[in-house]
Amino acid sequence: MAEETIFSKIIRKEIPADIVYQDDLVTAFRDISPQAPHHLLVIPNILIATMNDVSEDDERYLGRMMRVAADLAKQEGIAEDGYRLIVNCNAHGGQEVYHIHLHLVGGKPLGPMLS
Ligand code: IU
Repeated sequence: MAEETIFSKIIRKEIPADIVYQDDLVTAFRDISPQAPHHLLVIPNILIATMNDVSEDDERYLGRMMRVAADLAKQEGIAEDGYRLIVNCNAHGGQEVYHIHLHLVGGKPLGPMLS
């Protein structure tokens, strides 16, 4: 069983975060260390540590994460120019927080994907 991270506390509002959206399946908040003018994280409300741990039962969470990210891109005003959605997995992927999260980044040209 994976250990809870700070993201579980953010979901339960036990610690402050700039939450921009929450429903029964997902929570979205502004990244504390933005890498672009717009940088949001969309996370499932249940603990799934990495992409390696995603099960068929989790598909509704991942589907909602993607749809909410697309809605938030529109809300942030970056949809037309474009944006990037990223999920990092484990050490080589650069994952730091072991509660899966979809990065929504945009607001400037992002350049090549791998750098
Ligand atoms: P990564 O994909 O696990 O590397 O990304 C973790 C992100 O979580 C990173 O961009 C952090 O700035 C962000 N973050 C946050 O927004 N709030 C927090 O309390 C913590 C990390 I810890």
